[in-house]
Amino acid sequence: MQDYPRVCYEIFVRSFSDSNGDGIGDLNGIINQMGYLAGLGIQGIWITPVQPSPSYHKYDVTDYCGIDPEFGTLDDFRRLLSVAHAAGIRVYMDLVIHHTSIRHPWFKQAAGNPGSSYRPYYRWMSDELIDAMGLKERALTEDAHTINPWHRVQGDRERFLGIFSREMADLNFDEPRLNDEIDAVARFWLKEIGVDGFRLDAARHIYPDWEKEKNPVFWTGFAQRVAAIKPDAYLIGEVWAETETVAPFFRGLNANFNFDASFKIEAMLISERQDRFIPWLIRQREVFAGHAAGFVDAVMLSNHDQQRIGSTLSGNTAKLKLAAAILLTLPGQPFLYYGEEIGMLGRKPDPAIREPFLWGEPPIETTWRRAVYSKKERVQPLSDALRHPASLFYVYRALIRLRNESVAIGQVQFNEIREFCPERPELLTYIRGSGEDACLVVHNLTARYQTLSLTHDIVRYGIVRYVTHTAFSLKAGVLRLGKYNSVVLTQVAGNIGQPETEVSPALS
Ligand SMILES: [Ca+2]
Repeated sequence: MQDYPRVCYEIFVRSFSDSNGDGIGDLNGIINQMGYLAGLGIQGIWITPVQPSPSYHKYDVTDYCGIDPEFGTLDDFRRLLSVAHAAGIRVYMDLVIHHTSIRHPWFKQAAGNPGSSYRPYYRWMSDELIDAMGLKERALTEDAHTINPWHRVQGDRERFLGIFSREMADLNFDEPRLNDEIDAVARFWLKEIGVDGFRLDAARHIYPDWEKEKNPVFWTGFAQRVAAIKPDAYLIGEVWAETETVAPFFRGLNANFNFDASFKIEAMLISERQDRFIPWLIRQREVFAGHAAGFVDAVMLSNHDQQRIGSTLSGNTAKLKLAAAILLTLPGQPFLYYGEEIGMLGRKPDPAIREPFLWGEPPIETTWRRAVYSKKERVQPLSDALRHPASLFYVYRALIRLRNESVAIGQVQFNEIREFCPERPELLTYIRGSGEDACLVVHNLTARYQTLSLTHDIVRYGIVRYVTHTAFSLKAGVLRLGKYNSVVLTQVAGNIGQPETEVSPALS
């Protein structure tokens, strides 16, 4: 079994940490916070694109083998890798190969020039053919909102495809030379520079909607070529789609983000009912396992394309602690979105879900954008959170520590989960792992006290491994759990009667 990071963290580079006082987050800023991340227990980071790009988010690359000067240099990036590795943190970089910026040299040479050798790198079509194939409009997907994806270049008889925007031209992977170029890019970052893997942007869209069955096949081939370059390279797909569409991507990719689960978790937190979430999760995992036994389920509460969980839960800290406890005790590999650990807020449009991390220390805080949601009047900055033992930050830290230490909770692959007491919609209850290591996890999804009798199969679970807050007791086999509280119990060894446990918040 591979030794994968147990908890990962997504860094939106521009907003994370500034090192040189220009107000823009940068690579040296990330290096400066490596101690913070290691202290939080993070073992892997996904950094959003750092290659040269005209946009603030840099998801439209103009040079695949460079670093945008706003963020630093290749030497800074090399240093970031060595500092991260010394801290036990693996680095996954965003690889955006579905499209380039229209300012990429390839596109500049291809546009308006049907004879260019770069013409086949992109998808061009005449109006007549677009009409004949019925491709003028596309069905919207969760991640791409352009109805008319065919864009005109002045002086060109054909239009180019760009499903995300006119600024982003979709690449054509039917062109063998483009595949060679991208393989060289992967080799450069993995072999020459030394990144540990890639987060693959828009992985479901490499081939267009009318050839979508080619996408998982493409990634299987890509993964084989990457394995030849670096056998332990890690590949995580962004396949923003329903379970059945995601599953075949596991044939090539180590991991895929679980969008469906994130929506289910949100719905459960809002409705305060579990709605048979665990059986649904188990069925979903069976679908994944049908394609790759060793799949890694990358679970999250939100990411840089989604409303922040803080805003979804109206900034309710007690509920945000519950969200953290659910995420970090489920199977798979949790990804935190930067700032979730301090309860940052944010609703669309996109820049407002990517606001400056609130360090509470002006020199390192980014200022490229004035916060609308995550202001210090509404969100406790990290510097304050560190002084308050009951803060959301310490709940995250305790849960990540639990995940890093517990065999049952922390398994990234092949992990077990069993539902318990399905008849109680207000409690989310499950057993993780098996044998002596097994843990019983109970979440109170409601604002009212809930009790649960630990009888029969769960009578032995008498040792508190984690509890979010002190509104909790376990006496004479009866568990009482206060508002939005979560508890993780392990088993008492030997022949026991009814276990008794004193109240003890595990927030060290
Ligand atoms: Ca900077």
